[in-house]
Amino acid sequence: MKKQLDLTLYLVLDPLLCGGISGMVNTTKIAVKNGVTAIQLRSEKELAGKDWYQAALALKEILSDTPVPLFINDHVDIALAIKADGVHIGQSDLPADVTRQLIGKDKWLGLSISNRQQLDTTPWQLIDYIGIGPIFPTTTKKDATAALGIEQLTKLVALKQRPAVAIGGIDEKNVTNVIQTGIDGVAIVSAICGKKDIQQATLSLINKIKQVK
Ligand code: TZP
Ligand code: MG
Repeated sequence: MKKQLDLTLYLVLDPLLCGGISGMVNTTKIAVKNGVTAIQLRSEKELAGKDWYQAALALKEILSDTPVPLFINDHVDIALAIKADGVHIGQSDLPADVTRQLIGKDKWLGLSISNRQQLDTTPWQLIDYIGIGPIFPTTTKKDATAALGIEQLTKLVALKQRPAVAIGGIDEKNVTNVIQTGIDGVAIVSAICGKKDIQQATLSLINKIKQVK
């Protein structure tokens, strides 16, 4: 059955920051218990093909009896192999129409947007949500473009035709400002992954989000 799409607190797992596959599994267990609503597996260069597969399989297993969907970044083959709930693509990945053709209509499809021009050319009918960012400077994504800031985010949120999640440099100090733009949720890497106390980090973010939403 297709899982719900709740973007409120979307955790993007980074194998380097989380401490490998076992770290990502452990982080996911705690984060999901404490309010994370979606999970994405993402890696820059750290995961080889078979490790992507093993990590995705382990995460799928943990999430199987929860309402929380698992998204795979870029790798349609791995998403199909493990029957993930969705795929997230960027502007330089497979085009949205090709991705949609491969994954079918029953999986969620997310697309990253970094500026107004990309938003204006978004194939809204093919996708289920967008990720907008980076909002603030971040060291997590090595090729991140310039930070948009809250003002630009507010403009993009007003123009979107699908639910959206903001990403990039979001933490417990600025999450309130981000949610106040009217966006559906936030995607977080380093403000949860690699934190000493994953439970406290997750609770602190979700509590701040719920005060606004
Ligand atoms: N896309 C835009 S910024 C970013 C991605 C994947 C990284 C976000 O990481 P962090 O640690 O939450 O700033
Ligand atoms: Mg990508």
